[in-house]
Amino acid sequence: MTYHLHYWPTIQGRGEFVRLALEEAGAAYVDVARGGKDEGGGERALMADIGDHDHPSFAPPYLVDGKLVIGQTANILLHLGARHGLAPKGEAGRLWVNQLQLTITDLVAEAHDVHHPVGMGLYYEDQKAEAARRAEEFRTQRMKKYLGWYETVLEKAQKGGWLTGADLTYADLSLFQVVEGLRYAFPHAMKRLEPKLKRVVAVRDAVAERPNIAAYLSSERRIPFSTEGIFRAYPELDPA
Ligand SMILES: N[C@@H](CCC(=O)N[C@@H](CS)C(=O)NCC(=O)O)C(=O)O
Repeated sequence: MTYHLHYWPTIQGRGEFVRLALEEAGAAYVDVARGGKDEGGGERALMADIGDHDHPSFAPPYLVDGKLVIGQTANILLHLGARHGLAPKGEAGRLWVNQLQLTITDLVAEAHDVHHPVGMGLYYEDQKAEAARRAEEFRTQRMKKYLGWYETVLEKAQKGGWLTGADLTYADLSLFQVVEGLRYAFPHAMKRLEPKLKRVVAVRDAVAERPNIAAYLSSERRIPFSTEGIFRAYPELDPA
């Protein structure tokens, strides 16, 4: 069965958390909006098609798996985790990994709101003063609180080095993406924080070394970070 991932074609964004899980699993998938227009590709088709389902998604990403149409990044990962051994089988473990992922959802929303603190529909240039205030709090308090929490989770998990201990889950892949995104957007803040995040950085490094992920990262399928995505590098928001 080939999955169909529907997401914006030119950014990593939230779709990247799904792409990483699909790539790690070696799953067959089509990144639909990145295909040609004759195959339903392009941004226009993405938004035109999103409501064409009994369970329409509010916003991309969404994943089509046969008759299933699944929206919300964490929900898609819940599905893929169970299908591809990227989550524990038992209920307590599945809920825990979902919790780890939902906390990444919160972090991602806050990272986005740094450059759009007033409104999604406004340009960054129209909310720069508010963004500077928001960025200061995000850099000095929120990044530390979120990443410090994952560090504590890793410390408690002990053996194995992954968030749940011995086995890699989709939440580890997502933590990799968060570290990469924050390094891109807030390199100075991350340099200050990383000495206290040894376990988080070790997860980032271990994910990057996984054969399927390493192949993906060096392929053209991996879209570069940019100031169009969720993690944006605006030097004025990350002073040295
Ligand atoms: N909570 C959702 C958020 C989805 C979301 O905000 N998608 C963005 C792109 S990353 C979007 O296209 N939003 C359009 C909108 O909210 O109108 C998730 O985690 O998947």
